[in-house]
Amino acid sequence: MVDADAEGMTLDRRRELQQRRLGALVNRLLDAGGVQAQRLRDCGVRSGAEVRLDDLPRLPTVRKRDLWEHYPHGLRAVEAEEVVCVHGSSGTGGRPTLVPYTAADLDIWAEVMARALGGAGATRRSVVHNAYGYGLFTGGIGVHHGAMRLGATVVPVSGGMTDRQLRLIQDLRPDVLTCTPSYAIHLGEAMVAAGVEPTSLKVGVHGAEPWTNEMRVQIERLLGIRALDIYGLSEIIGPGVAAESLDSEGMLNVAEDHFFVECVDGDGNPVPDGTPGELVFTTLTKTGMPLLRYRTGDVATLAGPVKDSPRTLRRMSKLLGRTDDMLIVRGVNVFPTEVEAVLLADDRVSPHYLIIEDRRQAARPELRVAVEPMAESAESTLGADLAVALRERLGIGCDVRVLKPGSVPRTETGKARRLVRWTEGDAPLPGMG
Ligand code: DLL
Repeated sequence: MVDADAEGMTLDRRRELQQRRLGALVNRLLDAGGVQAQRLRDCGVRSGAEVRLDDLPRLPTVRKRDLWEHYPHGLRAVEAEEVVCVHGSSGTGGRPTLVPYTAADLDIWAEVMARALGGAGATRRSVVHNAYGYGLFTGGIGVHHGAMRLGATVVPVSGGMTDRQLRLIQDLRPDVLTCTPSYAIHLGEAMVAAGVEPTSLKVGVHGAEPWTNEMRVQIERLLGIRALDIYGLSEIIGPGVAAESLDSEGMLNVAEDHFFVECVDGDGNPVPDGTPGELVFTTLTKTGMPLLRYRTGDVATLAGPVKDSPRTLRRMSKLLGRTDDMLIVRGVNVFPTEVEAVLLADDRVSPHYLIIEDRRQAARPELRVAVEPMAESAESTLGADLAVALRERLGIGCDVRVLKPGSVPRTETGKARRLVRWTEGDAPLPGMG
């Protein structure tokens, strides 16, 4: 553990710390004015001292819509001169989400990211090959802050230019790879194609886009590493809100001394541990854009710490999906991650696939799936076998097309796009009409 006190404190002490920080946060929000203060006042809250952690479920929430409506600076809670940088996500439909950070926020970010890397086995002797994109996106710079805080050597290679990445991996002998899971696959395939021998890499820290345990198996096999998950979102801080560690048994330790987590159902009511629900985060310590009860739209389950582990943080599962990417096909709810799990459980299937939600006929939506076979010689039964497996798992029929290797577009920078909606016009991918 990088910070044994923060990551390993007793549950009582942490609760007390969270309580104290929540009170200070509510005071900061009330002082800053604006939409969050107004909502708190509407709920009858006059001071942080009145608010207990147990009261959170009855307090107001904020959503992405609030950030858009108050774009660009509306939820900033400090004077402009306190802000030292801005990050965010480019968003869709020309509506980016921007997040102002104070110097204190960067300090928190570096700390939680250092813990995440430390949990993956990185030390100050590590070399971190950081292939997350640098820029407005929080992936590159977030990992960078954490690696520097840890005292490791960070190679800020960013995304793309895969040949150069392969050269740097051979020359600088990194032990830690940080990039999206889809880019890890791409790098691994490029290594195989270039005949590069197994490398110095030991562990990968992958996130920013959905991926399943089946994808994890593929990454581990291709790169000969242990592949761990890392979660975060710009609204809360960026990567490092939660991260899997070597000993967290497949779940992600939530940095809950800084980011208090709740899990709620569609009506906003708390769900018990182990039940899927939407994650709601409260930034207990942030100052630039503190958020009380931010509804992430991300669906996961929560759990307590691993029994008898020195780490006492609550854990979240890998993301199961998003409330807004749940496909409802003929009345059946399907998360794209379930489709991925079925596809990649078949070792004839390559990790490049595309799910197409065909809504050209609104009354009769279809799920179409484009896959590529691992080997050049496509087996004739593959498509039919996958259709059977998908029907068994999802309960609906899907149109599976096995395309030639290389047909599904690869993502060298940014997040992979694995789900498209088809409402009119040409097929989103040739061969899918
Ligand atoms: O993606 C922060 C990040 C960077 C996380 C690098 C991990 C590694 P945004 O661009 O604001 O921030 O996108 C946040 O991405 O709400 C999730 O829906 C999704 N996401 C992030 N991490 C994961 C993950 C960064 N490990 C949105 N698994 C979040 C699945 C993830 N989805």
